[in-house]
Amino acid sequence: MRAWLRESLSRRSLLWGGAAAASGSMLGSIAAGSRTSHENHGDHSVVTTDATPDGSHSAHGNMITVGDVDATRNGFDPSSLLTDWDTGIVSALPDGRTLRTFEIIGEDKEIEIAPGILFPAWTYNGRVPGPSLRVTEGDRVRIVFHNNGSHRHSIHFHGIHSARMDGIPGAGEIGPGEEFTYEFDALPFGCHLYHCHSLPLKRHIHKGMYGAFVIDPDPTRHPELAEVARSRLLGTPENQGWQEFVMVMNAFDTNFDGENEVYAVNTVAHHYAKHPITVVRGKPVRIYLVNVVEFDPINSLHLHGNFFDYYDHGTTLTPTLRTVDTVMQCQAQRGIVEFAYRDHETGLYMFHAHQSEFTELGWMGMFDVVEAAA
Ligand SMILES: [Cu+2]
Repeated sequence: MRAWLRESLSRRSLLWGGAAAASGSMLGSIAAGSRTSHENHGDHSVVTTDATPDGSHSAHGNMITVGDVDATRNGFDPSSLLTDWDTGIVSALPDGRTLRTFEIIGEDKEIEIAPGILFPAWTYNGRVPGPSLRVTEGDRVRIVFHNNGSHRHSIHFHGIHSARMDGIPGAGEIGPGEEFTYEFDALPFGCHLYHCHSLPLKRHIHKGMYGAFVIDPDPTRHPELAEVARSRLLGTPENQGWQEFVMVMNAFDTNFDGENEVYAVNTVAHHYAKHPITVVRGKPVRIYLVNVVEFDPINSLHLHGNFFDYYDHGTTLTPTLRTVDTVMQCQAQRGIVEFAYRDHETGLYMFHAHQSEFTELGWMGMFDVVEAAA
């Protein structure tokens, strides 16, 4: 982009310019009920908007995208991504331990990240973020990785494993058409992640090759806090008393200038603002929060009308921060957020990055707090 133009445009404008370039067509409007003007700067199209509230999804902030992405074409819906854990194919090892086997396919795929904005992603299993892998502390984990993409890729897990299983060039990085099997014991328990570690790293990460990797604590290994551990162990009665969601904070550089134009949780800008996450009043909420945003050093989560406890990296059974309403994460940092709407009125409660620019460019959502069904 020409320097004079770049200086004259905010990143918001770049978003819509990038959208036009990516989709090959001008966006008709940004906000319902808004006045939209189109300007042409040489070969770059810019859309500006004087937004007005439309009274529906915009009651808490009208500066959001309008319309919806095509979840069917994408092959994934952020509302489903919140809870669609992949626990693998379970079998028993000769020593009686649990073996969980996962199959992950790397592939190129164009995905829609905001209405009308297509992004040429590199994916695990055709989705961004990749599958949310969930295992139990001490399990043997086996991941069979097929690279059907157009570039070399790997899967680098944050966890404890041997150098051979590290998923870096020379140790589990494979070319197109190749296959590699990663294997290790699931340690330590916590809220982790995995991502491609091919070079250039920032390109491979920001193209979409990442996902959550949660290791539930084994209650028998933590007798002093067994009840807390059981509440984290997927499928236990204690765990079913919680509302758990996985949120991967990500962003997209749609014009490949080394800066992001779209921010989100679970890929689609403003998805949870348009499709609020239902939360039952009084039932505790646990969020597995992972930050994979490239190019911007710090991201954050801020919760409205409430405070939460936080477990940095999820590797402890007692909170590392108590009674906070904002937490920041650098890239690859993650943690567990726990709270409840106990004495609150029902209604829509916002959550968002407290980097206001990120919020306006997609990283904002709503919890819809409802009464439990009678
Ligand atoms: Cu890669």
